[in-house]
Amino acid sequence: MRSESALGTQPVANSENRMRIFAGYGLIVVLAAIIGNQSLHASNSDAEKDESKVYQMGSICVESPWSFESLGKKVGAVFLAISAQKGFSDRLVRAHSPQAMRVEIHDIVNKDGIMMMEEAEAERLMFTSDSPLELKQHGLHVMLMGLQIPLTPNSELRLELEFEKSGTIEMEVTVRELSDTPMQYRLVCE
Ligand SMILES: [Cu+2]
Repeated sequence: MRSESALGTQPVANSENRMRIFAGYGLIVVLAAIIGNQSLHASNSDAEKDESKVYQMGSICVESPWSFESLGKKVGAVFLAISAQKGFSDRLVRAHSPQAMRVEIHDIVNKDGIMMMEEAEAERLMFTSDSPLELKQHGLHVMLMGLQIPLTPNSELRLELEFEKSGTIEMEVTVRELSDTPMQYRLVCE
């Protein structure tokens, strides 16, 4: 399959719904370079940036979608937060980008002590006003595979999120430097 070969990793297909698990060396590379970034610290200029933005449609809000620069790789991960107005609930169904061949919503699971990525189960993607949905490092994320061009700081990445009730929201993902700190979210939708 194209996405695995692009990653240079081996799929571990021990169940049907776990089509895209990246194991071994490839997994470590992916997690270190894209999903998690703990060994790197904030740059001095980081505090001065205000990249927060909110995409609101009807009763839901998507807050500050962002990604790390992809350093020439064809894969990337997008993080963001989704909240709902009081009394409203919805579910993230799927994601799409015109700039990536394949986009999936992934979860990170612990399989026998090894952290792996797999497609997130539907109930993990539900949210309410009391229980917002946060896609963040070491957890749920939007996985971009087969990127047409590498993500570089200040480049533009178009992303669409499709929700069960609310329909599709288009947004622009902010690409951050590897040395930047994760975005902070308010997690409220007014
Ligand atoms: Cu992933």
